[in-house]
Amino acid sequence: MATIEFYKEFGNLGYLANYSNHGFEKNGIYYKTVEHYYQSEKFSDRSIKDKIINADTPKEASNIGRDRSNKRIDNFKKIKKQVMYDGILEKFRQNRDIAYKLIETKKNDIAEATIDEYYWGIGKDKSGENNIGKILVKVREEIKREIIESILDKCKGKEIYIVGHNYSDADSIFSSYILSKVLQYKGINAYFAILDSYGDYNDKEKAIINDFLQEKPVKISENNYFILVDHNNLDGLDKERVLGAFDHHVITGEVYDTIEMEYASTGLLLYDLFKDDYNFSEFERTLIYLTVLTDTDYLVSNRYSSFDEELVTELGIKLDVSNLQKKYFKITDFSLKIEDNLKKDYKEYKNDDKLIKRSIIMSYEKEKKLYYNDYLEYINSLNDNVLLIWSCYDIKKTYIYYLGKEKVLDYILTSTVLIMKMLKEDNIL
Ligand SMILES: [Mn+2]
Repeated sequence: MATIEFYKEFGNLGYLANYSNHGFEKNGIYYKTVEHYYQSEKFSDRSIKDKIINADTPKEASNIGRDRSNKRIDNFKKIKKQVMYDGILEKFRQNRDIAYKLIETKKNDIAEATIDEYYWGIGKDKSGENNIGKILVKVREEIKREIIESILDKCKGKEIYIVGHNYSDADSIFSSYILSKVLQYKGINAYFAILDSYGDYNDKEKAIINDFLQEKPVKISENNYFILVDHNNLDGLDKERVLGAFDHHVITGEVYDTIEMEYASTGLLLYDLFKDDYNFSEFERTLIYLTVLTDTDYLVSNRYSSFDEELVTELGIKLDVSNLQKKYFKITDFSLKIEDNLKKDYKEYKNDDKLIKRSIIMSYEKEKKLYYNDYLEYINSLNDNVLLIWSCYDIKKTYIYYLGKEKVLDYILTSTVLIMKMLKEDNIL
């Protein structure tokens, strides 16, 4: 894993800094920043403490705290790391929005890249002790543990139904199964479930779900308690009844106790979260492997990172990926007329006030270029905003076409949301 280096309280990573504007309460006192807390803990003299706590800015708090004419408590040197940890932990405990962000750093190391700080930071030559970075990693693990514990606590004495997203795919269904087993092991009355209002399984992945799972999810309705997997939006469910979520998509914040990290699949995320306290059976590891396969278009999409690959290796499951892909992965039916394929697979997306019809061609062979070219001709003859995506698996390329402009990627990307974001950045959309 890489190291995330942050510098000062500005920008994307600014939330990691002690000067960041995230206050918290501790022992009945409100501290505007970690810096206010840390500096004030150096003293026992009430008036100096108050001066620091009331300082307008963290810089001001720091100036008072560093003033050597103020007498520090005797053992501060010995306890300063603990003081720092306590402050940073409270900051993230009491500001869930940045706790989510911290969790999203997965297992990366964190370092404060200040050039003149060798104790808390890494210093100019990066040889510093980096104690702040180490504390942030420790806090991240603690916060993660506390969120999971909070979910488990709320589950006690209730029947808990684990549900994936609407039109559940293999990741949703298998992750629901996996998590129900882990929770049962932890003494919770958990069920592998699907909401009856959620529609049927995803067509594309129905076969793999039916072939690999003997047990089917129980169908339930809204008046139960839930844990969400593979999504973290309430979708009309009562907030009070959704006790937690585990997901690998973007965080919505709709479910307070959510663990969200970018893994190849939710199944793989669950494996990594619980592998130290739950012994996954070979069957369960096989299901987890299958969630990775289906969510990464059989390991070719850019969603599959080297980080995921390491975990997948750890699963120790040997399956013939290309045969599974041939069997379960539905490519475009090229015997159909173009207009029928367009009708069949297009989905509507909103871009500002424009409606975009997205259509996807998926093929193994690059010879389908002819079909793609005909497709382009056809959509150009329409009076619609059609976004065409062709994912060509044998050469691992994605062709994207929108209103006369084409973009080619050297990898497979089928997420329309990500593609639209990309086109916006390129001013194509
Ligand atoms: Mn998924």
